[in-house]
Amino acid sequence: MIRTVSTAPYQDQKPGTSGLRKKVPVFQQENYAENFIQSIFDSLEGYEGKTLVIGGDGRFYNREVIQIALKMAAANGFGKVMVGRGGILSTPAASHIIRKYGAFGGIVLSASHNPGGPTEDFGIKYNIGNGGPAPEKITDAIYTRSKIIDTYKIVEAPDLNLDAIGSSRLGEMTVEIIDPVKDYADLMESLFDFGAIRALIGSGFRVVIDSMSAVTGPYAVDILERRLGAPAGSVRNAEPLPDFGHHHPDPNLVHAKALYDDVMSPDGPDFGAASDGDGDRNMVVGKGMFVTPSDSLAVIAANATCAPGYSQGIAGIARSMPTSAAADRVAEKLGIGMYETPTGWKFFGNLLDAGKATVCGEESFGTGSSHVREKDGLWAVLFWLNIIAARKQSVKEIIEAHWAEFGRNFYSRHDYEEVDTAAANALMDSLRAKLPSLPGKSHGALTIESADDFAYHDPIDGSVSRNQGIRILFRGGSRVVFRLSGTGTSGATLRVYVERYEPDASRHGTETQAALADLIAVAEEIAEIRSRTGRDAPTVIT
Ligand code: VG1
Ligand code: CO
Repeated sequence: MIRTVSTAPYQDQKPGTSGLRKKVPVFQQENYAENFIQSIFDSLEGYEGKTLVIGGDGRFYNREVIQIALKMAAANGFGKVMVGRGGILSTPAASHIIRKYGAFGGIVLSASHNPGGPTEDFGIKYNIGNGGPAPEKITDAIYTRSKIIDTYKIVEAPDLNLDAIGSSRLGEMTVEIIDPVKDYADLMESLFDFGAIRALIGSGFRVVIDSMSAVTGPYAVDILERRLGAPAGSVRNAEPLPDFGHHHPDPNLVHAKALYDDVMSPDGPDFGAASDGDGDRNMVVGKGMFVTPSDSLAVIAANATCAPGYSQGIAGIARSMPTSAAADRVAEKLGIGMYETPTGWKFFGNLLDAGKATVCGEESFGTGSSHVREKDGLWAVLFWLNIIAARKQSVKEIIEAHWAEFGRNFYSRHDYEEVDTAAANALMDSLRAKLPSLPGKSHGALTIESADDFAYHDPIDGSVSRNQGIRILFRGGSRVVFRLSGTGTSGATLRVYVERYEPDASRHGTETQAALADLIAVAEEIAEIRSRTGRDAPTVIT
């Protein structure tokens, strides 16, 4: 029986960089999740009788919201919902399922790298029929709707068993519980040379993956241990847990430090990788060499033809604005298109759909390609293993050869987390006000060439996205970028991105923070970070 329930709107359901993210107790308020899900459906047209994909990263509250979403999808007229067993679907796997089965769209329940648990974070995002995150036009419509919504529709029925594969009915709708791993693993096997990677691992090359008790565990076990023959236990923290075992599933040098230290130890593995909560991001570490995500994108693009799925070459590269220009040099050499977009994967969708870009990346440990419409952590890890197998070189050798050929883009991001929101906004406003006066100014040997607030003009649909980050560009290609995070749930997070291009190979061995020290000092001077935020140092440096 379909019930129409009266509800009162909330005013804070504005999707950020990647969906709506709030603390679990916020989501547990009366009708909070229901309102947002109904606002999604109310912002879509023509889904009657069509298929919706639902899954999440397994965090606390995942199962409860899946039950709600299923009953609401049935009440709103979807014909079928495909759900990952146990409510599990990594973000890239959800994207693939939407595409493979021609679904109308999907709901992914995740707050990605944000911690999980009863007092931690939860999130809901909507993906469209191409498998990618909803573009701003739709997220804006959802937000607008959420502010005035007064009813939602739900079917009255007992909870469904999410743990048994198979079909059942919910009102007029079919619910199909699917294996969350198989389709995705098959896709990976179709893109990469599993034979060569299996041989590499068989020859004694030791690979470990830290799934950080988040969603990639089942995927990594199936692919690495079962299909590629790595010894049992090569995937660490492989079981998705509602609180991620208190891990902070953000794959970087701070939160995946144990893995990093292990790979760097003399007896440790040759290659290590970690993923985030929902499996769309990755960190790659080789013995003696941490790979920055910006370099990872550049190396994957430069070596793409090593992988069977990309043997024909790539059409173009896209990167988010704060991501280093390392990939630009590859695009230039290959004579292919290079696109610079705002932060967030939703901006790559049009370029991928139009065939303008084949590989995309963000400095925040996200890399992906046209195989899905999300960033894809395990895809990047497998691409690296494929390149290592094909080139018969270590990660360190591959990176050093890349720098020697293209030059090195020293790169670091400094995050100031949970700073006072008003102070963070004031800092950005003050920077914005200074922009016209900056060009021509010198700080030591650095001269500012230009400064702006990045605006993106989508070349496919003509949409314009403004205020996407303040850029200060110096002569010679160095730059500092400032923006506020759109994924946090308490206070504001200021991100400062620092980059220097160094063509001279004799200087490629410099420690990163030392190589960027003068730029970091200029960032402080211009933005007055210390006095405005009260912070002496960043919370996280990656
Ligand atoms: C961060 C990253 C951005 C990424 C986004 C979602 O956004 O900087 O590159 O696309 O997270 O990734 P922000 O607005 O906090 O800087 V995920 O893995 O959380 O879906
Ligand atoms: Co993520």
